[in-house]
Amino acid sequence: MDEIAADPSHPRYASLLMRHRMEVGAAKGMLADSALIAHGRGEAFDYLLGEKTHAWAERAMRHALGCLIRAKSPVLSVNGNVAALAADEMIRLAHHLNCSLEVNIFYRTPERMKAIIGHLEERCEHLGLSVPILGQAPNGRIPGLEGPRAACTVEGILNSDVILVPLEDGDRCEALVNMGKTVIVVDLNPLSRSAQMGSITIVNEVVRTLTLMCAWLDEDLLSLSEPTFENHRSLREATETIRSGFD
Ligand code: PTJ
Repeated sequence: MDEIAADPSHPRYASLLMRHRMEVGAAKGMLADSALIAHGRGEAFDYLLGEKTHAWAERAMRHALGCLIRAKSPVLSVNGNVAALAADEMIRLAHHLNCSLEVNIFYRTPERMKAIIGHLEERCEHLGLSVPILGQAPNGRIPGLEGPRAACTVEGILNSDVILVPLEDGDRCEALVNMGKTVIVVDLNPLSRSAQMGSITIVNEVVRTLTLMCAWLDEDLLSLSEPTFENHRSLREATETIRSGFD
């Protein structure tokens, strides 16, 4: 899956690898037309943040993982960009948390849904992991949203208490928060509506985030407790880092 022409010793290898994953995702029909614009915006913010996981992001990630582990009905939402970039990491996390993935896309078409679900199934088989993949047959609607972007499943998103929504649309994020859910956003732009709306916002690149979270799953649960976590403070630290530069 990750065979690219660039040498791993290239200084921009990680970034080239992510671009390659987006190209593969596009070729498979998984991506929205604007997916590469969204990716480019993410890359720009990642540059400004020094392409690393900051201490304030790590605290948000630990708090988020603790909430997911303690949740009654957690669910992980997958869109086109997330499927292209981080299918394996989302599958591993869902497997460890014993929860479902739900494909929930902003620009919904039957063709894209089929392509994303097919890709996730392929990666599950490759990893030898079995994870429920919801979303093909929506039987519920997110209150307060119009049109296809409200579609979801009752057993997944609708009944969840904690939901992970990487690269989410701001409106949908707000609608999920209004339903009383703990909404965990992953977004490199701390000023985006989703970042500002989320209950817990992780300002970090999605693959770095999920890889670290999977590595922490074996740790003592207590070490994932961040009782003093405050989202608005974490967001302020992220914007301060961008303004003042990083080490
Ligand atoms: O697959 P769909 O139809 O659900 O569409 C997905 C996209 C991402 C195209 C759609 O939700 C969209 O247009 O998103 P936005 O409004 O462009 O927001 C995407 C946000 O994700 C931006 O704030 C980016 O900075 C951020 N972002 C992009 N790539 C990454 C990222 N954040 C973390 N990791 C990334 N790799």
